[in-house]
Amino acid sequence: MATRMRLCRFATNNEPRVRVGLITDEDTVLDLTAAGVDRMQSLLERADLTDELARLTRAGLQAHRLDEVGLTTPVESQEVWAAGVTYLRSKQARMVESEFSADVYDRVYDAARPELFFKSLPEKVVSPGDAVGIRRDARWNVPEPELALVINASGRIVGFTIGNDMSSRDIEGENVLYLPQAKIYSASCAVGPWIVIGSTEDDARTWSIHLEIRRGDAQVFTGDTEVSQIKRSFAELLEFLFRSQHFPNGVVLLTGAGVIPPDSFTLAAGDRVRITISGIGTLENPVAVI
Ligand code: DO4
Ligand code: MG
Repeated sequence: MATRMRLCRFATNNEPRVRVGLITDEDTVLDLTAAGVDRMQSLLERADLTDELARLTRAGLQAHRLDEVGLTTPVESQEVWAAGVTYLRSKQARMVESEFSADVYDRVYDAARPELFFKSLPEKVVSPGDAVGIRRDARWNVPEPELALVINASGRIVGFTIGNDMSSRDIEGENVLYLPQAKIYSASCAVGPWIVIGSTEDDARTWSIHLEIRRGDAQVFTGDTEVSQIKRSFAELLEFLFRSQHFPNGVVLLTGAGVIPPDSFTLAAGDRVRITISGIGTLENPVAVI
């Protein structure tokens, strides 16, 4: 695997303005402001991104300890989209929750065209440590732990991060036309904690995804999957995402959920959702009713 560099957005107690940071393997955050980088987007568009980041690590920039800064979501100005029913487990779970439209999920799993849906405006994305939401009119709510592809405006995957596609399973299951209400509401999408640069799809397909949900001191759910279980190639997902569609600010694509708690489980306010992807890190958020 290539050198693992991580880009983040951060603030400190002394300086609350959000800045772009480069996290080195020593868990030090280099502040890129003095190098003229005040937005991530200009970096993500560079063809020589990994070389440029390697150069910046040697540029004598101001350093902070990672555990002393506050991280903001690395989604700066990109729309967030999501792929669905990319894992067999997702297809099975949707077919159980939805007697009305079970065959819709069965058919899309095998169809040439993937399910792709708009998930969030960038300004609505929840940062690490902030609360993700469960709808007050939903009875059955779950997190969806997903590998997220960071794609630049040219349609190239430039990094990987973690996404939580919060979902209301009772609303989704009642009628497939309610999917936007089940998936798109305030605080329904968390992304972070940073973007891993320099890994390939082959690297990502060796990673595992772990979901843990805690309630007070108790662990109320834990489950795992492997990125290799995603049925479609990333190139296939991107090819459809960019058909008749452009993303001038780039786009973040969540690649679907392969860990789904049992049908008896629903989130409660105060729960903590921890999603760990082995090649990336951990995204943790408390849960609140919205
Ligand atoms: O079709 C419903 C949503 C699917 C989804 O979000 C997933 O599989 O992760
Ligand atoms: Mg999902």
